Amino acid sequence: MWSQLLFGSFPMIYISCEGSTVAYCWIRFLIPNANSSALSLFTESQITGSLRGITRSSAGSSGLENIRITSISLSPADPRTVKEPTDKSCAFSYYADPSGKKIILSSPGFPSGYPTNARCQYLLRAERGSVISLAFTTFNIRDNCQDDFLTVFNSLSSDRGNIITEQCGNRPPTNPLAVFSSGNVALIAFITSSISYPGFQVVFSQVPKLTGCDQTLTSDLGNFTSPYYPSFYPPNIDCKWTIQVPSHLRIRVQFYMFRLKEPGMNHDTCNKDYVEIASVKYCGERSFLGLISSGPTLEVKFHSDASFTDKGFLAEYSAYDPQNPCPGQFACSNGLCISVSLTCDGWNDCGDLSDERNCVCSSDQFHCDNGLCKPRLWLCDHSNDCGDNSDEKQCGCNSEQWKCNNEVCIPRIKKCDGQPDCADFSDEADCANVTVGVCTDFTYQCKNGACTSQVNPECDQKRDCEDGSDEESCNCGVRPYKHNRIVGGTDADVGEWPWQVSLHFGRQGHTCGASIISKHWLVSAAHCFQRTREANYADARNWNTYSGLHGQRDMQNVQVRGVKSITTHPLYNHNTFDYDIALLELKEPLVFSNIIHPICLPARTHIFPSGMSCWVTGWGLLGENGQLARMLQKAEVKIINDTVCNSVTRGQVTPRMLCSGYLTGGVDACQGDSGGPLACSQNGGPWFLCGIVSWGEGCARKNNPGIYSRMTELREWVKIQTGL
Ligand code: 4AZ
Repeated sequence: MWSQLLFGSFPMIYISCEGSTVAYCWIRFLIPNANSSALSLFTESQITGSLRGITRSSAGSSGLENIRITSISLSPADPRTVKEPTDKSCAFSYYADPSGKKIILSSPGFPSGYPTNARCQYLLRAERGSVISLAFTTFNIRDNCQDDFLTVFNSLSSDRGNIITEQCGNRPPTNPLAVFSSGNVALIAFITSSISYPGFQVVFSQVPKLTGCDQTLTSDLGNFTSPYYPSFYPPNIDCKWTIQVPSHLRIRVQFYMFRLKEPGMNHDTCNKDYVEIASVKYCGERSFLGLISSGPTLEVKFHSDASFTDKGFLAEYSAYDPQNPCPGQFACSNGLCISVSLTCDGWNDCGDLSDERNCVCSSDQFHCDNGLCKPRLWLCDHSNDCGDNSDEKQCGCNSEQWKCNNEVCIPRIKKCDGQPDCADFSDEADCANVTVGVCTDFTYQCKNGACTSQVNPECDQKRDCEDGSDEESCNCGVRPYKHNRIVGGTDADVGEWPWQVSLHFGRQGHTCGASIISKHWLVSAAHCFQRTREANYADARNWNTYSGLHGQRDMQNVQVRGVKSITTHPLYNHNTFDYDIALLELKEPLVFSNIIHPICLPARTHIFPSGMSCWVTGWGLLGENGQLARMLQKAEVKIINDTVCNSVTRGQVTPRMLCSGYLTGGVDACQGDSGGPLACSQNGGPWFLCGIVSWGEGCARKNNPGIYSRMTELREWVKIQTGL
């Protein structure tokens, strides 16, 4: 119903309301001769003030006779999510089944594809005393939240102050979206642009409103979570957990999942949703959060405000004896217990650096200005290991000089002067003025032959070559599925590494890894395909490739392809593992999917700086004497500086190899991971194949990092063989 009201002395306004305790009103302002002086009156206080006046004075003539208005609030809305009540296109309204039965809703045209440029609304209502549960079974909309998105509101109006969540993209079944309202109404707004995707399907039901979430926990060990975890917690809720243990004990709390994120918010000050422990508020996303109590009781509070909710948290607590907090282990200040051998080794194993404080540096360690000890090998490796950069100062160049990435000093004024002075061109890298045209061994060459000094210009969504060739062939290195970062753990998520392939040899099963670089081609390691006395690994007919695989025994959506040909590098040396690369041509092409997608090949000149974090994946041995993994494993490893790499391998590393891992050991690839990818992504850009798992002295041993084939050096050969 639209009512016509007079607003102040000038514009006409039309008002349409619905709802019982809370009325949601749409107000349309009709300003005959809009001019800036009239528009300046449209402030929140002006409008609320005028509305109060109107509803009081014109109630008799406007149909609002029986309405008593106690408070009015206004909030801005994204115009795309606003729909006039008279607009019935793509507008739906549903009541939840009072018995709690589930109703399945879906986007128009699901799953064949939703309409383009649509503005859909689903008004959802439930009985008073209930809340609305929305569990998305499919969520596959275009991954561009600017133009294609779905918003769930904790209200029947689409005002930004009541957003529960706003999402886009394609979510894997392992990361479903499930949200709850805090009252008995909700609204889904679904906005699309010019490209159609399958859309969404959601189970809509009502559940009784939580009457309270406070809990007293008295056992010595237990878990607690945000309400409805792992679904999103509801808006407008406060919970308190009181943990009580015997008076001689203390409490240790560890959060294994912690996501209280709000788009566009600075999470330094937690003034929206937060967890509060001992008067300290925590919010945002944390990879590790551990705390200890000062007494036998600990209160953990949780608060969510009216807008934007998230997955929340999963916490475990345990009682411990403060006299002996970590029997046989080192007690970190945050309550973690770690092996004593991990203290004072240069690595932040506790997460709060407490295992690296008060150390006496050993002779093979360097003393940082901030008191930390770091391995001497890390000095001058371009990575700020100390945290205060003291390990990268005084690295041979004086203050008037600049140090090239290859350790040579050049006069500082020569940095970014448009002329390469360092042999590795590093002085002309990362400069504001990109030089176009000069070709050297270190510049990226465009298809038309011109060169750009821009570092890593491929697929960075910026046109660096005049002919745009740096942005061609960029349907690679992205994950079609949207993933939440999974804290801890080493099992990969489904579709997290969609270029990873498992190579099965005969009846032996998984033998090596590989990476998808196109529908027809995989790249792997030459040493996987050497004929031995027992078996002919060189014969393509003995191999099968499994793409889209997660668990070795789960063949759902997996594409199995035979191998047409295996090409190992002609210079592969089985004594030194030099040129350890092979190309596999598939008998039938792959069909790319949410879980099968190629990785980008880096240009010959692509720079993967030392210290960079990359990921190695595979089903290899879970330890030197362990078993093959069933689930695809992932490990974060760091690129190690070549000088350090050569020194720890006593010169066994050729220009076709690179080191990655940790000199302290503990994380590494192992047998069975060979041929698999070392994948790196910078600043959220696409993933590039930096290396191929090749060899190493054992697995995860101290001072024995993993050795990988260096893709940049082998790039030309791949191009010659495959045309890619
Ligand atoms: C192997 O035997 C192997 N620690 C692969 C990688 C590493 C060691 C051995 C790296 O295939």
